[in-house]
Amino acid sequence: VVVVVVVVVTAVVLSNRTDTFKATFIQECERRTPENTSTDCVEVWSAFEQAYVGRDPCQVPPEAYDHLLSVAPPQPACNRMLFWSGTKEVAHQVSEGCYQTMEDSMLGSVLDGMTWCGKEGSNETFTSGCPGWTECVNNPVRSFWSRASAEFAAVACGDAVVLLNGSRDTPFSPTSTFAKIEVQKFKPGKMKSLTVVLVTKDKVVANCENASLNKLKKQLKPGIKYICKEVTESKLIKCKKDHGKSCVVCW
Ligand code: AVW
Repeated sequence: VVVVVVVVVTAVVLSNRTDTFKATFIQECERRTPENTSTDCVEVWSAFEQAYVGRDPCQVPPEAYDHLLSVAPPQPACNRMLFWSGTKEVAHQVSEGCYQTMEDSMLGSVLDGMTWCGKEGSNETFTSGCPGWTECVNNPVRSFWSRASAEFAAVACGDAVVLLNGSRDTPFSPTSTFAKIEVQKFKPGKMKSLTVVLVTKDKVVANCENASLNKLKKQLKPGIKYICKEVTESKLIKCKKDHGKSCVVCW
């Protein structure tokens, strides 16, 4: 009897976990999708799940999410695209109500902060016991952000902005998603310019003359103008506070 109870309870807890994640995903998707669009959130969930369910969680490449991104592509907001690297918190404080970050896209907002993976021989979604970011490269979470970031960068249009960390030696880090994926995907003809906003906390370590920023400038395809501005984090936050959700430029 005890064994049966343990088995049943475990099964219920496990399936609840999948159900909770699925329910949250669909609920958030619906909340974020305007009613007049053709997006079917149950279909989006299937496309999402199909990327990793039943697979070894270290063998999910970014391409596994190709179908998901075609079902739910990020909607660009020209002249309002905001990229970030090493500045996640301040980037989202500043973007609120105006700029579009990856995490403001439907998929980005649904999956930000989440962990998920599948298992070989199972049709479940697990939300714990999944490989960490660096445990293996092709894990479901990391591959999703790689694939989604590539798409987000590819649709960027007009004048775009990236917030980089001026309190670091190398604000444009060659191992970051921004450097490895997004910069490579920017399209001249779509994107007119990239403004680097170098945000410094208490310590100013790098300025616009930084060697890594020179590399960034060189990596931009011809036709995309490069601009760099230096600003302190406190000034940025104060400016944002003073102007609320309006789209005033604080750099
Ligand atoms: P980031 P990115 N372990 O600030 O340019 C766990 O360097 O890469 O910015 N989590 C990690 C690790 C790690 N070793 N490395 C990165 N992360 C996660 C999408 C972690 O959640 C947007 F559009 C960290 O906060 C931006 O323009 C996040 O990845 C661009 O890509 C970002 O690391 C930001 O990626």
